[in-house]
Amino acid sequence: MLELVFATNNAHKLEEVQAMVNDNFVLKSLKDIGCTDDIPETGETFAENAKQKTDYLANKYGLYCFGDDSGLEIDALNGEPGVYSARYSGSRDMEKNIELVLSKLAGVNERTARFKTIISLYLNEKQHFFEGAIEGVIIDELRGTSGFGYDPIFIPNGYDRTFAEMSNEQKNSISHRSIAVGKLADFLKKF
Ligand code: ITT
Repeated sequence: MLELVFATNNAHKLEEVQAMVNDNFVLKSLKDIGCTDDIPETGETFAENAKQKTDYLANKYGLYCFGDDSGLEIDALNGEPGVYSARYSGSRDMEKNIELVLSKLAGVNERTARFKTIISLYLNEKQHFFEGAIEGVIIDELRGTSGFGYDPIFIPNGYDRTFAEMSNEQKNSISHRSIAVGKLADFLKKF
């Protein structure tokens, strides 16, 4: 069994990823290793932000680790909220962030969007990246209560329910994060 630190403070993400790599790896959170630092996320791309997380842990603790940066890209908003997904409205309050997205999209017919995840892995002094994306549309109301973030307003293509109306298992089987984590897990299996 291999111990890896997942550079996240988001308990939902840790749960989602732990479920996907379950038997092979023990994932530790930032809290588990006693890291309460506010790791900088100042990049202009998901990849830059993901790498900032693993660079930080590798430099400070010398640990093998991975970190992801994810977000929602809405075509009619030129890819926003993108790297600003967590704080689009200026706060981490998701009600406000969703409200801002819906107000910007009021009356807009083009509703296409995608969730994207980039994972940065630091292992054996080497840097690797894994990517996942899922295409869908933004609806004009909130539906469902499971998941987190923008899940209540995102319907993946080929489905008629939002991510927040799906069980965790169903979301995990198709999500951007699961695609990226699947690539990470495949890589680690060969390790
Ligand atoms: P960490 O940086 O601590 O990992 P975070 O919540 O900031 O946690 P990300 O940077 O990966 O997570 O994602 C930024 C935001 O993008 C996140 O807060 C959500 O609002 C949104 N997001 C990412 N993945 C999502 C998903 O699966 N469903 C809904 N929203 C998601």
